[in-house]
Amino acid sequence: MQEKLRIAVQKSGRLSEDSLKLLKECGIGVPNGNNQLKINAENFDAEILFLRDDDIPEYVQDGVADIGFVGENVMLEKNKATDIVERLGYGKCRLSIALPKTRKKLAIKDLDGMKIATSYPFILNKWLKQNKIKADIHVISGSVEIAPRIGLADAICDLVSSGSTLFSNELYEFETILKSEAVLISGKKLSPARKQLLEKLLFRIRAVKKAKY
Ligand code: PRT
Ligand code: ZN
Repeated sequence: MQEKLRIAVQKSGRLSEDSLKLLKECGIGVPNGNNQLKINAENFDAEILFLRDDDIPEYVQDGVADIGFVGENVMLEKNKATDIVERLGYGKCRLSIALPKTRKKLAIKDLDGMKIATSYPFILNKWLKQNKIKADIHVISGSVEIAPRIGLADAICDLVSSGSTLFSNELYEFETILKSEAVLISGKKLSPARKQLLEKLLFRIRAVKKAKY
């Protein structure tokens, strides 16, 4: 039986539409699956797996999926054994430390001793270490932007795109610690047949990108 390339895509979220659109532009049809977890692609030996973005790096590492479309921020935070095989140019955002508007004119060193709320403890911890700052990381999974107002933290570290969420919570962007975009990640142990399918897909993705820019 012909092996299929198992492609993980975010089930429903900010990257879903653009990822499926890119596959379509590569000539790979994804039929409407009525909420199925797994579906056969059209015109390409591939299977599409619809997953939560947080699960994609681990599934790709473990070989449940061969490749996955995911935010670089998630890929780096999960720190699994996967490689970036292509940067995709959509889903752009930045991971930034933000402070209440009342605390202007601080230097990076002033973060020392602060309590910082985030859903990205791994990336933040690495950045704090690199900058020799000793701060307390408080992990929360959602609505990070309200933490300073309710007295849970002095600062936050969260994703920003337009900046309007920070603005409406009376916070300002103090320091960007990561610039992120959607990336295609691959596991390290693809069979030769699947590697060949990935090469074919990458060739098409690069052609689509070239036509756009
Ligand atoms: O359900 P699932 O777990 O799969 O999805 P999710 O809710 O965890 O993720 P989702 O769909 O919100 O985001 C998926 C990916 O999109 C992220 O991992 C990023 O790589 C990328 N992305 C791009 C963003 C944003 N822009 C973004 N603005 N992800 C989140 N945001 C949030 C941010 O957290 C903040 O709450 O939007 C708010 C800020 O937006 P602005 O425009 O007000 O600054
Ligand atoms: Zn998620």
